[in-house]
Amino acid sequence: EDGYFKPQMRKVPTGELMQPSRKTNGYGVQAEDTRICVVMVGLPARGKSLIAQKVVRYLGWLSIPAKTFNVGQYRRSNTPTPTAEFFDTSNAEGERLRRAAAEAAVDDMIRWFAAGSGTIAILDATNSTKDRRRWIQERCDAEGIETLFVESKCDDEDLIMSNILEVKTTSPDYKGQDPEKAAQDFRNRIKNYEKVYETIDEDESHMTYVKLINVGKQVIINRIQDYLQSRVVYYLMNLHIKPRSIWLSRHGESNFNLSGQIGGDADISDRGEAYARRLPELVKQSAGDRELTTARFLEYEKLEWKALDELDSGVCDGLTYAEIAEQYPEDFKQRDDDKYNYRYLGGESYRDVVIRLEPIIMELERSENILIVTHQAILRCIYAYFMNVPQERSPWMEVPLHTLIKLTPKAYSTIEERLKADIPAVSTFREKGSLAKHQ
Ligand code: ADP
Ligand code: FDP
Ligand code: F6P
Repeated sequence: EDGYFKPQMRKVPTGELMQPSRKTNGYGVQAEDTRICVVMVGLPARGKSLIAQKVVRYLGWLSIPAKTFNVGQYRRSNTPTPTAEFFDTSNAEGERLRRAAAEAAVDDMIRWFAAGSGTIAILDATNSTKDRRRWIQERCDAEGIETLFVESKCDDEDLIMSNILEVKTTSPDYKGQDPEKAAQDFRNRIKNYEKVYETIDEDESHMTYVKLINVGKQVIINRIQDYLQSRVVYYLMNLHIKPRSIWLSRHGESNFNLSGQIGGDADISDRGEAYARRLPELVKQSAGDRELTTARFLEYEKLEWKALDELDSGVCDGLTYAEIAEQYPEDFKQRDDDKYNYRYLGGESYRDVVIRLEPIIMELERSENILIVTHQAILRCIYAYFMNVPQERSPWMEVPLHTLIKLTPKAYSTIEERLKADIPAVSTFREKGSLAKHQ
């Protein structure tokens, strides 16, 4: 009622289905009726859309309903392929159409909040003048929506140019146009924005904002008001754009895998041992020249993270799926009906695992090249974060043994490659409704 987060008081009996409610967010704390509009600020090609998209994916992974409202998309419905002159503020018609696009986006955002399911909206536009920001602030205030302004400032000309070439020349704004001409026009567009751009300064010290300067080299934070805002800011502080890959692998086949038992802390089989020996070679094979050159002098540092322990299967630890179906038929069915939310008696659900993995995700955002060797359910959750896999599907994904997965984040997508070691292993995959007799 007072807008602060409270510990979740509802007790969830172990083994019972935990129904996801609108107010239950991924941290196990209540968001009450918090509604936040994250207002992006900055000249074009400063990574605003990329940041918006990542925040939405991160929050979605944590079950916090979030959505981006991109003013550029609204503008495209009245002006699909503008030239740089459209963005000159002395162009009255351009000004009118841009204002209309911004209003349509804010109206939709307010409707989305009013429909009741939204917690965080991201208003993705340049929002480059104080006047525009004041207007957004007023509209949000009138609706009881908090505002968090996120400004991305960057004066590295080479980076801006490579951003333009990476994402802007292929924008629908330049459909069918020569990329070089498109890049030139986009630079002129930026020049028009520069004429009127006002950075967030002391005039706006009453506002809640974060300024990310030169991709997080410096971060200025002002008047952060609550827990959820601080989580978003902390996430933003951990982002970097250096090229890198994340390699994922399950441990080598274990004796429990062979006998079809779940959980446990079994030794690896002879074939699992062979995979462990093979893994460095596989990583090398899948690494590009640049990664190999960069890594050639490194002694790889190895870290053990408790948070990467397998999903705790509680009273079912050490049983086969067939034994679970026999001894706990109700539970077995409940898990099939809602695998993401089902919590083992005395153990965990996938939802629980995601919460304990959050610090790992933060660490992965900060890190450069990294290989993670862990268990099936944990890899599904990490993979789901990077590949934006919905909760209904993520617990059912196939993540086979003796297979190396390489994920390479790009501007708006993540490239996936899989490399199979030539060492046989059982399948531990169980389809919905089956008893999974492992071959
Ligand atoms: P905008 O929405 O600001 O026009 P985009 O998100 O479309 O820009 O630009 C994406 C590009 O910006 C990517 O190439 C990405 O590597 C780069 N980028 C991401 N974050 C930042 C940042 N904080 N500063 C500058 N460039 C960034
Ligand atoms: P985007 O790159 O996201 O497409 O290029 C700037 C731009 O965004 C235009 O497409 C869009 O019309 C405009 O920003 C929206 O922001 P403003 O209303 O703040 O100009
Ligand atoms: O069988 C291997 C294993 O890692 C078990 O330890 C674990 O309980 C299981 O996979 C997780 O997969 P699922 O959620 O599909 O049962």
